[in-house]
Amino acid sequence: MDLVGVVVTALWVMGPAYIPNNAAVLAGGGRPIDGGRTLGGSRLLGDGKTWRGTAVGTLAGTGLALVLNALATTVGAALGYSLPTFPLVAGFGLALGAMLGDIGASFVKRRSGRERGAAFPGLDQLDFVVGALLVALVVAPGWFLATFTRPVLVAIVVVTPLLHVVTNGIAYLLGVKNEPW
Ligand code: CTP
Ligand code: K
Ligand code: MG
Repeated sequence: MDLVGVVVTALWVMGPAYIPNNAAVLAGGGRPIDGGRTLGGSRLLGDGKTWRGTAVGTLAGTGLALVLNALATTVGAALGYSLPTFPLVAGFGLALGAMLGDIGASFVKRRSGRERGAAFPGLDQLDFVVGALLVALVVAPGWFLATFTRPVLVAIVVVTPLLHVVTNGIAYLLGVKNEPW
């Protein structure tokens, strides 16, 4: 596959992991997952990780996987690439894993004294990628190994931070996100 094909495949296969965090921003609010609990004087996770945001984000990512499944043949033919489809458990795993990676990052941020909303360059851009890939590997190992070839993984690690910076910057300018990261 050529470079464009690798990048298109990377974006396609990570779609169900890209959408959850953005959906959570729009759906956020309500009860925080940590219920206000603290650890060592800082919140366990903070008010930015809510049950509603996590549930809506996971559903949105899983839903996108189903939409991509319906479009794979048509879009693939139009672009001239064979685009992967998502077993339900794989789409769900990518979406839930993205949310869990983001939650894990908040746990780390609170432990290092960063308040809700503080930036943690590097972690902010890749936490959900690591979470999504790990959970997908666990719940759908055969699919994962067939789909995430080494070039696709490299493209994901290079392209995701760029995409993250751009989409969060746009969300900030639109006023739906409090910080541009
Ligand atoms: N959000 C949510 N539940 C999640 C993730 C995000 O409700 N599991 C919502 C919250 O309203 C959150 C917003 O999306 O404030 C932005 O997400 P994010 O930038 O990840 O959270 P922060 O508020 O910056 O908190 P943190 O410092 O813990 O990342
Ligand atoms: K985050
Ligand atoms: Mg934030």
